[in-house]
Amino acid sequence: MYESIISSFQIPGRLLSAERFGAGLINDTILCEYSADGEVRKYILQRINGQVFLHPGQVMQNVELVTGHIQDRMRQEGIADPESLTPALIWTRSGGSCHVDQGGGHWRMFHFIESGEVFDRVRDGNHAYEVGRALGRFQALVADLSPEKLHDTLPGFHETPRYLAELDRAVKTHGEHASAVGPELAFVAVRRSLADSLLDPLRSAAIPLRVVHNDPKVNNILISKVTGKALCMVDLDTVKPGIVHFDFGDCVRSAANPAGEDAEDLNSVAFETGWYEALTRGYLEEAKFLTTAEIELLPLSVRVITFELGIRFLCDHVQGDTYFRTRYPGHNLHRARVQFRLLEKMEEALNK
Ligand code: GN1
Ligand code: MG
Repeated sequence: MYESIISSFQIPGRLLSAERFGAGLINDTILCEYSADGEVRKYILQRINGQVFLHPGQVMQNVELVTGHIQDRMRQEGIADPESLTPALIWTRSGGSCHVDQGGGHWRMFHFIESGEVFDRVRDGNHAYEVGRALGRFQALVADLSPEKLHDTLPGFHETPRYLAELDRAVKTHGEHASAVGPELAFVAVRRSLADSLLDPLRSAAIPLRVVHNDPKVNNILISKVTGKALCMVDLDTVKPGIVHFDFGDCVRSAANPAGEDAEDLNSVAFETGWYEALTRGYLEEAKFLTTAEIELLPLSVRVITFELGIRFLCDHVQGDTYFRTRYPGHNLHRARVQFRLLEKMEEALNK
């Protein structure tokens, strides 16, 4: 069913297969296998979720800029084939970075990074350290890219107070779902002040706006199958101007909970301080550009993003599951409970 879309990209050889791939909650991802010169080559085809990203063309301009910039930086470092180590686009036959189908869907194709693998959960302290390094290296590679060059493709994406306001509205308009989530709403109510705690320093210019990833959870980080070391960050649609804190916090939130985002048993949710420390060490080794003010706010970011994502899942549940892909009714509520339990564990561990 994807043949006509796939054929609009400049790929040598014959298409062997096209199958759904990965665990992303937003875009559709398809792994394509080609046979060329007696070899099987893989590519990643993705349809940008047009309900989340209202201007997919701008998303692609950002992706072009960032992937091109990172590849240039890697070539300057002496790496001859950056496309085997970092996301690199395949151009369409008309020379563009995406194909627009008859329904207006935007599709793009990437080289598949054969030597890398992704994990939904961190395995050990060393993996956590490498996850931190991947994020620090990514941010360092784009640190010389001016944020004004990128479109704000998701306005307000990490404005935590906006999600609080959305939840308040959802509770009013969807009373039928809201009545069943009293304990979760009470949990949120006593933590509302967290929502502005990272935006205030940005507003007062105590911390700078930079080019950041915005969605660096564990399964958006490739680890080398050969060395076990960090390879790169993938899923670059959310890359846009922002602060480093939501990146760092999101990375820790997803990495330092061994039970994962979908933990079946809430009692298995934990905050592994050893993994948090290892991740922080790896991150700081690579993110040499950070100011002292930025470094001081890193521990706070861990709680803020966990709070934010919990609110987003809860709000989606109350609204009837319109945003995140779900597998069963109540999935988003369960996800929110996992994040809130994790936040409690963080509060205990960080004495907050
Ligand atoms: C979504 O697309 P994916 O699955 O990498 C979401 C993130 C959430 C994450 C939670 C654009 O990321 O913000 O943290 O799910 N991305 C978007 O798993 O909303
Ligand atoms: Mg992803």
